[in-house]
Amino acid sequence: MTNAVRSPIKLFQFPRMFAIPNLSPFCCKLETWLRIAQIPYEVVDTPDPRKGPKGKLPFIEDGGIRIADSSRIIEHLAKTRGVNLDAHLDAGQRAMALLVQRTLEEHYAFVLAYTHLLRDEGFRHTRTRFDSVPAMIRPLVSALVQRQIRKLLWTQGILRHSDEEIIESALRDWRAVLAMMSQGPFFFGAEATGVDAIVFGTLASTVLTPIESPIRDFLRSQPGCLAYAERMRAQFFPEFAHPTPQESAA
Ligand SMILES: N[C@@H](CCC(=O)N[C@@H](CS)C(=O)NCC(=O)O)C(=O)O
Repeated sequence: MTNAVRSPIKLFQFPRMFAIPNLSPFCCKLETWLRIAQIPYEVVDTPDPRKGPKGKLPFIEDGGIRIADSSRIIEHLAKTRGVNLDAHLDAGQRAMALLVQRTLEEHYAFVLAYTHLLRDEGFRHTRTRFDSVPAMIRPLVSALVQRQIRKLLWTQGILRHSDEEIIESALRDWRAVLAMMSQGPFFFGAEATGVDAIVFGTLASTVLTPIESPIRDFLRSQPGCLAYAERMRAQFFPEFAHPTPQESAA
């Protein structure tokens, strides 16, 4: 079947915040991959991750079947739609892409949860995601969610470090990732590949939102880094490229 006769994929993800595709690095990654691959989809705003087959977002519904996990979804779509964004990469570049993915998704994503959902500078902005919860129980729900995140990050390990140590570990992640990045326009040069979706997935919520942190300051000071994020947004999400002051802060 071609894309023309398939019904569009349903993409279940957190409601958007700020002038980026999604604050969640995994939701942002998947939607970016879909845009690079030019696969049509419909967004279904889903504030509650427990609705998904694995209790996390994003997930998709494709031909009545629900699939969870951004990487598994990408594998499924690559196979069923015959798309391979990484076809021209050599073995070394594919290995590099996997190491970047592991650095950003298995370490930096936890730091993002810390800076955006626990740290005051982040929570001040992200608490608005509870605005749809009835006012009576809003403080309770928001405290409960924060407690769950604290528990997750304690078990994972990063919360056993000081703020300074957590930030330093994230700067190390980014120094390594930026050292591998080409001069552009994309991670491996002329064409956008799967790793661009992953890098933009985490970079967008770090540098294109008003959430302040030393990581944001560091990345915005690195030559080409902010320009890369803005270029990815302008090319694949032109609807967010010129945010109004309200959208930038929302
Ligand atoms: N490996 C998964 C990770 C997805 C994930 O961790 N999603 C987070 C949001 S960034 C989530 O749904 N968290 C809710 C929870 O764990 O309750 C993927 O690639 O999709």
